[in-house]
Amino acid sequence: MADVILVGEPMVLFYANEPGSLAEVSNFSKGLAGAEVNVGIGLSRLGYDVNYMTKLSNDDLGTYIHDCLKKEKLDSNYIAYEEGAKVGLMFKTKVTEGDPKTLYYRKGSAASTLSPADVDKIDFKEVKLLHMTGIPAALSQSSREACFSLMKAAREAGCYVTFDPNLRPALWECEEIMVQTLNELACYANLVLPGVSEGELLTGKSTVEEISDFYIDNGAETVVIKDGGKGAYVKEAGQEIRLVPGFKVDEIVDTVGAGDGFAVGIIDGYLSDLSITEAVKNANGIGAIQIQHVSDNEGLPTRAELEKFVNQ
Ligand code: KDG
Repeated sequence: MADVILVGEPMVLFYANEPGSLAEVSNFSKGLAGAEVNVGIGLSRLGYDVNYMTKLSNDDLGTYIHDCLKKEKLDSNYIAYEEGAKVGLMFKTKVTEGDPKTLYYRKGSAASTLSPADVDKIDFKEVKLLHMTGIPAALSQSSREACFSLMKAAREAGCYVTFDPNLRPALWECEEIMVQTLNELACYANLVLPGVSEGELLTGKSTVEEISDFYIDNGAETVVIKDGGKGAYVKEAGQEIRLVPGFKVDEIVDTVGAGDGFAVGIIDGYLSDLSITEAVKNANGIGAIQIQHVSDNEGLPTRAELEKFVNQ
C-alpha cells in the first residue's frame, strides 16, 4: 500500500542566478517546479512511499522531469506520455527581498490533458492519503473534471484527503469560477490548508475563526490556516482555534515552495500519528527551511535535518 498519491503538473523551472527582471537577466539554473511534485519530493525525502500521477512530453524535457522524479524516488507507475504535447515551463526571478516573480508557459501542456479516464485507474483502497491542490483544476476542463473525480473517489473509499487551494488567479478564466470551483472541491477534503489571504478571498470571511468554520461547516474535520512567519492557525471540528507559532529565520532566499513544504509537515503528521499541534510545528519548520534555499524544492529536508531544525 502506498502512503500518498499526488496528481499534478510538473514543470521545468528556470530560475535566475542574478537579481533583476526576466527581461534583463540571462543566467539561469534548471530545476523542477509544481506544487504537487514539491510535496511529493518532500514526503519522499522523509521516507514515505509516494505515487505521483501526471502526463509528460515524449522529448528531452519530459525525460529530464522523468529522471528528476526517479532521482527523488517518486513511484512512476501512474506516469503517462502525451504524444505531441509539451511539458510546462516556469521562469522565476531572483530577489533580495519579497516574493520572486514567476512566468508560466503551460497552456495546453501534457499534464493539462489529464482527464477522469486517467484518474479512474487509481485504486484508493491501496493508498492512505490523497493530497490535492487547486492548481490542476485551473489547467483545463478535463483536468478540472479529473480533480472532482479524484477527490470524490478518494473520500468515498475512506482515503484521507488533504487540500491546499493554492490560488493561481493567472491560470483561471475568472475569479468567480476560481472561488466556486475551489470551494466545491474543498467539500471533499478531510483537511483544508489555505493561507490567510486565500481563505479570506475564497470564503468572503475576515477572521481566521470564520474562515475555519466555513470549511468545517462544509465537511472538513481540520482546518490549518497559514500565516507566513507568524505560524499557522489550527481548528479541529468542535474545538477552539489556536496559533502554532512559526520559526525565525536569518535570511529569506526564495519564498516559493514554502506552502508546499508546509503541506509536507501536515501530511507527515497524519501518516505518523502526530498530534495536529506537533504536525503544524514541523510544517512551520519545513516551510522555514525551504525559504532559506533557492529553487522550489531544493531545501526540503530529510527526517534528520527536520528534527535538527525544529529542536534547535
Ligand atoms: O508552490 C510552488 C509551486 O506552485 C511552484 O513550484 C509551481 O507555481 C507553481 C505552480 O503553479 O504549480
